[in-house]
Amino acid sequence: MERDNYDIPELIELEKKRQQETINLIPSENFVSRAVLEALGSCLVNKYAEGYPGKRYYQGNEVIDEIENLTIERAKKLFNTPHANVQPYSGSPANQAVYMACCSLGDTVMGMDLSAGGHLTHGSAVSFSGKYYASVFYGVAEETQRLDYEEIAKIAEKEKPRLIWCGATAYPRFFDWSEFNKIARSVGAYLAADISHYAGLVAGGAYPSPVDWVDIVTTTTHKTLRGPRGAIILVTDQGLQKDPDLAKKIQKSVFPGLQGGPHENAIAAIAVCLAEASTDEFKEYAKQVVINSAVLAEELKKNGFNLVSGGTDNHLILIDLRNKNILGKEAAVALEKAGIICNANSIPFDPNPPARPSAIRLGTPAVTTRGMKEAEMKVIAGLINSALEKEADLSAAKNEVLRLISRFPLK
Ligand code: DSN
Repeated sequence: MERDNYDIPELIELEKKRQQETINLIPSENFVSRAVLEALGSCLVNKYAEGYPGKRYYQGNEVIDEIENLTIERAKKLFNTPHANVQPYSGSPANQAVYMACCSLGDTVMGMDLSAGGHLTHGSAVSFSGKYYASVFYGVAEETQRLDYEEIAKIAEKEKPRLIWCGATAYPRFFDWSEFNKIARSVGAYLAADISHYAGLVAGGAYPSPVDWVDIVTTTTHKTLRGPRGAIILVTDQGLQKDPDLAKKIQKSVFPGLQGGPHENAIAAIAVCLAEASTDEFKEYAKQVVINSAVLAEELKKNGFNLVSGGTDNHLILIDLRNKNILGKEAAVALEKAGIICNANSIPFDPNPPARPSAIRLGTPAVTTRGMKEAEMKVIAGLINSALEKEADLSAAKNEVLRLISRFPLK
């Protein structure tokens, strides 16, 4: 059959095969359970439920209200916060709602620079966050490639932001939430932690929780949390002390401020993933993600790779490829040919432009879900090394990848 004639079911099968037969090292991706998939593909997709439980703009929402209330309760319990909104369609809309709740257009906001590992929605000039707000940035120290809290405090003191973001998409170290708390309190700013990358690790006790230190927590639900595409906004006790109306403002910003009908099939799937993330088995998973990342990092170093900040505290590793004379994109393409999937990424103070960055970003959440442990991380480091050698035999590497991955089938 010509590929052009394939319809969606065949294409889904092809994508399933691709996922089955590759080693996925993209740190923001994962594999969900069958139960999550079933909730996502359920009849809940048929229902409109604009509004919130108990106050909908459509009839027929008795069951939907129970589903959304259950999801809210599970989110509050898992992360230990007094308030949760589970309606944001994904991470960017969730963060947008935080701006809408805390700021007026044009206010000064502060976040981690994209080039240092921050997210587009933390103030980048190309996103709404940099277009509608006056964004200022902190980065990492050039020498250590780690956050320099004294420097961040100085920037905050000078710029007096209304809102400070902590959290990142490409920072391999811990965030010291308590340091951010001191900085935000000293300038009277709202403090929001975007834990999209760490939520599963936080839930599983493998990464410190920001809940006691920040006013708002946002997270996507599809990364380490291993749920469907979606997001949650949590308001903490501290947030309610700072601003007793904060939860109400978040509610109004999500609906009717930014969104219409919530995706209740995704919300139900979030409820399923939150229940899964409350188990002892998930705690083991979260711990193993971090162990695997540490082992992969050490093995890569043994193979002569330079890692940003010298290693990792979490699920994510950035390889600075400059000593290997290969650009990030070239490396990611070569690895894909060998069956290893990752993405090109900038490094802090990257001498190359964002379109031709110097690094690749790797992570262990997805391979850990497949059941891989320390021994496999050592093999993967070796495979990465051989695939990035000059004139590497990428089809031989792909056979090795297939041999390894076939021992860890997707359920
Ligand atoms: N696209 C996500 C990531 O890969 O980190 C962030 O939104």
